[in-house]
Formats: sequence, structure tokens, C-alpha cells
Amino acid sequence: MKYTAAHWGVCTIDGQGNLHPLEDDPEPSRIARGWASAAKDPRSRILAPAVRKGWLEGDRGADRCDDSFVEIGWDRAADLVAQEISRVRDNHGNGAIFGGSYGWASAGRFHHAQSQLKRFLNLAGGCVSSRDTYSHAAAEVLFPHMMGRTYRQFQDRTTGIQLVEKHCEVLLAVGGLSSRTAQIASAGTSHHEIGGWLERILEKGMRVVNVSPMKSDLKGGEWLSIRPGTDTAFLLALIYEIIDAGLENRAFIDRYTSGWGAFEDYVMGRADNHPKTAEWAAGLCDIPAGTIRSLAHVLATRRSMIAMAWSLQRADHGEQPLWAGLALACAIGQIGQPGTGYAFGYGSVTATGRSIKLIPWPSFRQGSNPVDDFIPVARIADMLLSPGKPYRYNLEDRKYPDIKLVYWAGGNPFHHHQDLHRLEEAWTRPETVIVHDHSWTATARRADIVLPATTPLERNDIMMNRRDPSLIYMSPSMQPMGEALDDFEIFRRISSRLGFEEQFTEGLDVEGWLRRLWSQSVQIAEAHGIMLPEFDEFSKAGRFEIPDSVQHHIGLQDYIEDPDANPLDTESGRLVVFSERIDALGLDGCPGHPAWFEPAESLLDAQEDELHLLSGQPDTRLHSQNDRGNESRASKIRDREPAYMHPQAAEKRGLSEGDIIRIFNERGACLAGLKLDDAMRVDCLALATGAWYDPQIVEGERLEVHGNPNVLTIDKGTSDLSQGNIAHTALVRVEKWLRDLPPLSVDRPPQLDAAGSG
Ligand SMILES: Nc1nc2c(c(=O)[nH]1)N[C@H]1C(S)=C(S)[C@@H](COP(=O)(O)OP(=O)(O)OC[C@H]3O[C@@H](n4cnc5c(=O)[nH]c(N)nc54)[C@H](O)[C@@H]3O)O[C@H]1N2
Ligand SMILES: Nc1nc2c(c(=O)[nH]1)N[C@H]1C(S)=C(S)[C@@H](COP(=O)(O)OP(=O)(O)OC[C@H]3O[C@@H](n4cnc5c(=O)[nH]c(N)nc54)[C@H](O)[C@@H]3O)O[C@H]1N2
Ligand SMILES: [Mo]
Repeated sequence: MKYTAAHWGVCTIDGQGNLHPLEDDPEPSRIARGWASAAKDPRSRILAPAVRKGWLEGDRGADRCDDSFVEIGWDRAADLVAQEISRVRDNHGNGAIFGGSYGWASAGRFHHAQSQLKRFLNLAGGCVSSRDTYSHAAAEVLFPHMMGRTYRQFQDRTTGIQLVEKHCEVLLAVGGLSSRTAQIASAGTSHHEIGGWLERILEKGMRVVNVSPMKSDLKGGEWLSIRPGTDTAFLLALIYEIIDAGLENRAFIDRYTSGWGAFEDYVMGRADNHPKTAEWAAGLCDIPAGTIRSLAHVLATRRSMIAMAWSLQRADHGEQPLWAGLALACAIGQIGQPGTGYAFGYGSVTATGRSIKLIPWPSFRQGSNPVDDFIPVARIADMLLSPGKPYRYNLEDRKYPDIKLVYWAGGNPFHHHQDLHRLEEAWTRPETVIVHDHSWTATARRADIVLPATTPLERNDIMMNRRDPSLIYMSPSMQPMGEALDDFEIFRRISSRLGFEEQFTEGLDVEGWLRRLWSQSVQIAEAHGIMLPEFDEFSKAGRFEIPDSVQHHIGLQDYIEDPDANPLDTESGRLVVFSERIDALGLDGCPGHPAWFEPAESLLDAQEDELHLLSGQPDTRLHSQNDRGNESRASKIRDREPAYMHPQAAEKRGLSEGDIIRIFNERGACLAGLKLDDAMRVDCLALATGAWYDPQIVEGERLEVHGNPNVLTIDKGTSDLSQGNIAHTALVRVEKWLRDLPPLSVDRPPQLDAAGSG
């Protein structure tokens, strides 16, 4: 059998090269339905290496948006890239090359674009890198301080959803828990289980509380329609009411936490004369005080799980709801027991809370980076705009480097970054931008040298995810389009010009690397008592199921069982509710304990006609991937991304379903197609991320015509602690678009001339 795999799932490939969902996947992702059409679309695929005309003419990036390209052959393209890297290295050093290249790329173990790029740049002398992710930077920085676990360690051993099903009585899902986002697992998934699990726990009568501005963030259960950005107030009030009723678990607090006293003084208002009562929070979070109080009692007296969605911390002061959630779980005192306690990201991706034996599968070695400089991932525009400027990050004082060359493979910053007009300005600063992608993304359109990569449907690879029980041999379903090459082959050609081909390839071709990865896997599996088949047998069968792969995890269990023998790797060895280390630095936006802050923009401080923008993940695609495929396109309204509003909010503005609307604020404006949803807050507007960025000048105004919310979002760090993005914090206004509808420009390639004509 032939298979392929993506972050959204595994497919079988039939004799005609068509993709089909895995038969034993209970809930195959709809994203896969748009995959083949996106991969085969000649109008969105990059078919040949291309160079931006303005750059060839020496503009050094001034016109990096919206320019035309000259198609050149691979030889000239590889020469140019090698020359540029040498030039920048010689003139400015490797510290002037930015290779952070954030992005999800594709799921295969070998053709992972970032790993390929980093291995290549490390051999070229290194580059400035980036730390953390757009997904959960605040958690990545905060978790080690708060619980002595890296984010990854905690996620790997998050209490299993099956244990929740068995033992939990009340599931508090802050930020929802949705099978929409559970379509995805980074590095691939052979099955999708969250939808079925939700049905089962609801059927059995578990009390499930969805705390979210959108009812659809959890199918079923009770809905508490919270005002966005106010979860910390809600959580602090739950803690206040538990303490006020004398229901806090003192034994747990005394044994397992540090700094509780200072935090409790803050919550009870002993420190600032502002007790964080249910009445106090009700005014902020828009959930009735009686509801908060009775929920506090229920949580403290029943077997309860505090589950936080990732979205909460992609917001201004995003550290605070995570930390307050942990403090709440400490007050309840059920951490470390089966099915209760604290979790982060059930449903944000499908594999969080999966009961699985964790096997550390090998990956393509990146080598080490001789340059130790980095930026927090979401500070890219700040870096490009302000070289040398000081900033704070994770208890350090740092300075932005001066970048001359940007190299990106497997990510789309003109999808993922906030305030894209600001990024557009920052993007003119480097001298050279090099991008590999398979499609004419907004980032590829804003590069100087664009190299066409293959998609996973055009190559062999292996899916091995430590949180999945299936190993998949990925086979191609089609021939490479145009002149596309694998990222590996592209880097091989460039590294041969730079004199380190042998180190880059280690003398192996793709099959040689797959065989090597497999033989490493065989050894690792053996150490875990598992016998893997030979490579040829595996590649022929296409799939190997790990036997006895089920293993239940309970978050922080070892610590709770024996805190003296297994202290946490925190400043106190315990769960930190007040951090002396963080407090001592007086950081902007992150004091020593969880605390309420009003966000940079919020409905608490809004004009009557403003709405809160929710720009979460799209149902029909993975970020900007497959946006040009048929599944995503079928969801659009007159080619524009759908935006959701409450019928009352629409009526007030004279809008009806199907209208084209203009969504705007001081940072930008975009068009979208209106859809109505009476199960969302009346003061919110939901516009998913991922419509290909298409800014145009329409009657003198800069207008994004496709529906990309990142022209509206704010480019600011969560706080000086983690500097994560704050995508979920923004206000917008909406009006009906009455003028002619400008056609898209991203539905076709940029202007391309053959070499010689330009
Ligand atoms: N407003 C707002 N913005 C957000 C978010 C939000 O919630 N709201 N979420 C943020 C989050 S959590 C994330 S993770 C980011 C996601 O941001 P990204 O990860 O940058 O988004 P993708 O569209 O997945 O980009 C992956 C790119 O890799 C390319 N690619 C795929 N396979 C290959 C390959 O084999 N080789 C090469 N060279 N390229 C390949 C794809 O074509 C695509 O352009 O967005 C962030 N942005
Ligand atoms: N289909 C699909 N699934 C995906 C992805 C994709 O692109 N497509 N991307 C994957 C990636 S990279 C990531 S990081 C995860 C992200 O997973 P999440 O962060 O969990 O997903 P989001 O869609 O950003 O947000 C979930 C919900 O949070 C709610 N929300 C927003 N602001 C607030 C708030 O202030 N308070 C509360 N209580 N709720 C709020 C919104 O209603 C939103 O629907 O999704 C993954 N799953
Ligand atoms: Mo993400």
C-alpha cells in the first residue's frame, strides 16, 4: 500500500495517484481534501527559480513588495545564492544572516525544510536564529520558571484524555476545546480522536464548561461567553471565591507550592485593597458573579481539570492566564492525580493528552550553530527595523542584530506575523531575501531569490511522530511540478558551490538518508523493546503500527508522589506561584505572580462601534497552506475569507449574510465575506488566519482584499518575559463594502519574464 502524510493526517494513494483518508482514522481532517488541488495548481506553484527584477537592478530591497520576477535556470540561481552568502559573510559576518525561518513546513522527517536550512546555514558558518514559536511562546518561557518543565516535557506528559474521561467530573475548558484545531498534529497524525472523545464525555454526563467568546469552540457542554482578554480576572476570582469559602487545599499549597502567601495577599486584596471577588471579575469578564462563585465551589469540591487552550497566551500579557490557571489548580490541589489538575492544549492539536509510549525517533541532524545570537521569534519586525536596539527577554537584556540577508524555507512570515504592513516596511531593510517554497506565497512574492521546492506529494519520506503509534513510509503521488527540487537537493547544489557539499550530504542521497534514519530508528526502537522491520519491508508495506503503544501519562505525577526525591527544576524546587527571580527584575508586563492587566486593546476600553477581533486557526487549511486548494476556496464568499459576526451586530451595521465587508482599524483594512453566527459574542468578529495576503491600493487606500486578519493585529510582545505574539488582542470596526470588488491578485503568479528579456 502507498501512503503519504501531513500535519493534518495520513492518506493512502491509489493507482491513479488520488489521495484517500485512512480507513481507520475515526475523524479524518477536511484539510486533506484541499491538499491535492493546491499541490497541482499551476497558478499557485512556483515552477522555476526566479529572481526579483528590482533586486537584479540593484534596488537592495526598496521595492520588495509587489515586483516582477525573471525566471533563471537552476545553475544561475544556485550561483547567485552562493555568491550572496559569501558576500554577506565576508562583509558583515555570519551574525548578519537571519535563518530563524519559522514555520510549519511539512511533516516528513527528512524533507523538513527548517532542518535542511539550518544544517546548511550551520555549515556555512551559522546564522542568527529564533527562539520559541508563534503557537505558544509565553508557555515556552514561563513553564520552566513556573513548573520546572520545558513546554515540551510538560506537553509530552500531559494527563491523558482517557484518564480525564475516566476520572474527571468537571472539565473547565478555558479558550474552548475544539475538533477544528484538533485536526492537526505537528509531525503528522494517523488518527483524530478529540471529536469522539468529546462526544463520549458529554454523553456520560461530565460537566464540561466552555469558557470562550465562541460557543462553537466546544461542541456541547455549558458555554460561558467570556469577554476576550479577561480570562486572568475570571481565574483569579475563582481562586478568591475558593479561598473565601475556605475550600482551598491547604495541604497541597503548603507542600507543593512556593510564594503562595504573596499571591494570596494580592488575590484577597490585602496587598492592593482590591479583592479579586466574583463581583470584581464579573465587571471585567462579563460572566455573572453568581456563576463564577458557584463554579468555584464545584471545581474545589469535585474532581476537576483546568484545561487551557493555547490561544489564551497569544494575547497581551499571555503569561498571566496560564499562570493563574496553574494557581487555580494548586488551590484545588488535584494536580498529579489521574484525570484532574492542569493541562495546556487539549484540542489545540490532536495529540495533546494522547496515551502513548514516547519514543525519541531520530531526526535529520542540523549540527550546531557557530553564531549564538537569536531573537524571540515574533520580534522579527522589531529586529529588522531597529538593529542595535535593546530589549528584554526571559530575564536577559539583549540587543537586536543588524541583518543583511534573510533566508526562509518552510514558513510564511507574511502569513504568520502580526501587523503585516509594519512587517512590509521592515522587510525592505535587509539587502537580500532568499525563499524556498513550493507556492507563490506572500513571502515568496517578497523575496529576491525564489527557489521552487517540491511538496510532500512529490517525494519519499518517513512520518515518525513520538506522539503517534503509526510509522508511515511516504510515497509520491505525482511527479515534481515544473523545475521544483527537494530542499535537500537545492542545498546540495548551493553547498557544492560553497565548498561543503560532502559535509552537507555525508555522501548520501535521499534514499541513503531515509535508510540511515530508519536504521537509527531500528536501534532506538530496540532499546524500547520494539522490533521494527527492515527498511525494504517497511517501505513496501508503507505503514508500521507500534505494538503495545499505549502508555498513560499524568502531568507532574513524579513530583506529586515524592516532592523531596523529585523536586522541580524551579527556583524553589516547587510549583512557583510567586517568583522572586521574575519579581526582582521589575519586568514590564510580568510581575512575580499571576496578576490582572488590562490588554493593550480591549472591549473594556472600546468605542461603541468597535468589535474584538478573534483571528484563530482556519477550519479548512493549515495556516496559509492549501488556501488555494478547493476545500478552502469553497468556503469563501466571492473569493473572500468568511468573517463571522452575531446577527445583532450585523443588523446594527446594516449588514446581511453574504455581504462583502471592510474590516478596519488604525493599522490596516481588509475585505471579507460576512457569515452570521448567533452562538458567538455580539461584540466579537471572527476572521480565521491564512487567506493569502493580498494588499492593493484601491482608490488611494491600502486595502488587503482577500481577508487576512494580520493587517489588523498588533505587533507587540506579550511582555518583557517571553515576547510572544499577541495575535488575539485587537479591536476593529466593520462597514459594508459598497464599491466594486477588486479582483484578487494572489490567484495567479507574479509577473514572470523569461531570462534574457529582463
Ligand atoms: N492573527 C493570527 N496570526 C497567527 C496566528 C493566530 O492565531 N492569529 N497563529 C500563529 C501560529 S500559532 C502559527 S504556528 C503561525 C503559522 O505560520 P506558518 O507556519 O509560517 O504558516 P504556514 O502557512 O504553515 O507556512 C508554512 C510554509 O511552508 C511551505 N512549505 C510546506 N512544505 C514545504 C517544503 O517541503 N519546503 C519548503 N521550502 N516549503 C514548504 C508552505 O507552502 C508554507 O508557505 O501563524 C501564526 N499567526
Ligand atoms: N484546522 C486547523 N487546526 C489547527 C491549525 C490550523 O491552521 N488549522 N493550526 C495549529 C496550530 S499551529 C496551533 S498553534 C493551534 C492553535 O490552537 P488554539 O490556540 O487553541 O486555536 P485558536 O483557533 O487560535 O483559538 C481557539 C479559540 O480561542 C478563543 N479565544 C480567543 N481569544 C480568547 C480569549 O481571550 N479568551 C478565551 N477564553 N478564548 C479566546 C477563540 O474563540 C478561538 O476560537 O491550532 C492548531 N490546529
Ligand atoms: Mo501554531
